[in-house]
Amino acid sequence: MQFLFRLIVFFYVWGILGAQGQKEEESTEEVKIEVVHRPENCSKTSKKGDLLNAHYDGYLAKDGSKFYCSRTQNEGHPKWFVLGVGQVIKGLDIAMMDMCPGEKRKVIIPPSFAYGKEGYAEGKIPPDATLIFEIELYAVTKGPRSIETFKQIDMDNDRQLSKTEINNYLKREFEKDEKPRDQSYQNAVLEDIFKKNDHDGDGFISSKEYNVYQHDEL
Ligand SMILES: [Ca+2]
Ligand SMILES: [Ca+2]
Repeated sequence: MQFLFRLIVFFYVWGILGAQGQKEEESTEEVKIEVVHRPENCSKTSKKGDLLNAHYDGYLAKDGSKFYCSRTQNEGHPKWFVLGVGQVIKGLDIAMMDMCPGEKRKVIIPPSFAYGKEGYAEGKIPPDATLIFEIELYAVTKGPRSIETFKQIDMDNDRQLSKTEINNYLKREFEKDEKPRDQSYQNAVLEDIFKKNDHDGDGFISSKEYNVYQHDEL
């Protein structure tokens, strides 16, 4: 089951590149982090580009009301996301760095690192709201765009990914999954990957085009 999640996240991440580049807001405010529980054995900690699995509850600081609970969503499964790339609000990207599996944190996030002046009506977050999150981290794994994955795909080792290489990689990944996919589905995924990632249109995904997290040297 974990593999399926990773595959979903992998494609999701291939797809979101266009959505990146959030505006940086000037601010003197800070994200406050309180470590509630740190496991004794903490050899591996989270860093930008890692794939995290966590539960978190969100509260409004002004009255303590709960506006979000990951336990009541997605049939109670912990949430998977890539750290440090804007898949969650900026404050959480900051607050979840250097965390180890099993660690619990309580963090206070000022509005400039959350939903700002606009708020977020759908989640019942008013303008200029300071948020409190209680986070429990379950797993830290290598992100879908790790250097290891790049090397795995780049069969001829020329530091760029051709359509054939990615096609072969997709084929191998799909074979690991239980559900068979037909060739037209795979072709559509391949086309989509190139459309969104081959920025200079030369028919290859270079290490630079691939390594959007810049957390590893390729
Ligand atoms: Ca290659
Ligand atoms: Ca290219």
